[in-house]
Amino acid sequence: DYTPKPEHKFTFGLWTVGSTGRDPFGAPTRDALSPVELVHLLAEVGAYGVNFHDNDLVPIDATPAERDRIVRDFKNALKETGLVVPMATTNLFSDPVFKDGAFTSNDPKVRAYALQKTMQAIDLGVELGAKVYVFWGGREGTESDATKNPVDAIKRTREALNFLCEYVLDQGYDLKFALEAKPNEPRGDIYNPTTGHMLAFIETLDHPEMVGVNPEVAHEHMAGLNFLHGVAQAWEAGKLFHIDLNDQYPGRYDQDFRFGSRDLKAAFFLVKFLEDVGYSGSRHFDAHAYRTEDYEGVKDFARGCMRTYLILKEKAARFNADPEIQALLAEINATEPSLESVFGAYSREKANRLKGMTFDRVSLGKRGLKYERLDQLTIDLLLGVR
Ligand code: GLT
Ligand code: MN
Ligand code: MN
Ligand code: MN
Repeated sequence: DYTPKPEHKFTFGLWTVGSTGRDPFGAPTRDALSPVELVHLLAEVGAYGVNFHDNDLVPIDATPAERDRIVRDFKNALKETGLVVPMATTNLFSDPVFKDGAFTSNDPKVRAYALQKTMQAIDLGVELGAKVYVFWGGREGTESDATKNPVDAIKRTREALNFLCEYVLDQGYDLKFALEAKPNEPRGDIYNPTTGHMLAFIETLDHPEMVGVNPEVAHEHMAGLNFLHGVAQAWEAGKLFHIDLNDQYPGRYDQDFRFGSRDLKAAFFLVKFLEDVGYSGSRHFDAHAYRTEDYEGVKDFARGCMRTYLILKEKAARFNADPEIQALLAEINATEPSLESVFGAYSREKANRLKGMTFDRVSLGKRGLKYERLDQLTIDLLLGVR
């Protein structure tokens, strides 16, 4: 039974199920739903939580009275449905003021406004219960490097994040930041384009312990990278604070397809990884329904994301319990007791011993590793004949 439950921590953004199907070439194909209606839609399909950008909830030009009414209605919808808000973020990309970036804009007035807007959005997110705050710098980039100094851009980003970390500490908020990379779109090139860049950048901040990453399947696939490897590196560094699940063909526009709808094998190894290591954060679907759909199709889309995750989770358990697969894995990872003493920390004695050893390079190079069999067993399992 693949019914989503709260313990699965499936979340969606208001902007995901709320997408109206607009694209750069075409008008919306669905009427917009209100945040309250979207919360009810998510509750109907069985989601655990809902995330939002400040302006998904409160329009950028709302009066304080309108803001209070909207937040009150939204809180009531959360209470009625039991949905929670694990994550929030700032829209620093839609309004024309951010056409040349927010934290990296060349204009100090825009940079100051971006800080102000983010502090207010953090206040809103915390008020609604968010524990993770995402930064996706969609406009932080260039079309031409004539226009912006890339070193200044990095320094400005660092200064902004340091400032905002201090703001969170000063307010006493229980909130962590998660930085989301994307190589391009909407800008020609975006700074810190991959999760790996973000991980390196985080270590240069004043409070690296408060800051992790929010890797997105589609964004790493756009860059032609292996998503799982980026996620694993983030996890191993203690930096996997959040994750954006969706799917994407490499070399295309930002597709944000239903999770698992394109590269099932990659999705399988990702789910297997998250479940095996015990990742305890949200499984957030940052994806949207095809433009061809009405809201029944949007529900099909949302249910599909969660269903595929749960099917793959079950497949991962079968992989872990499959005697033939496990026997092959044991063989592949067999240890060599006679060599154990040369590994680990360096010593001069070990180095000398290693230098004196002989290895049968030719026969080692000839050995078949049975990876074809192992991979086909995986494929059989995924295709349901195993
Ligand atoms: C936007 C973007 C996503 C980000 C969202 C958070 S907004 O939809 O394409 O990848 O995660 O800002
Ligand atoms: Mn995307
Ligand atoms: Mn997106
Ligand atoms: Mn995303």
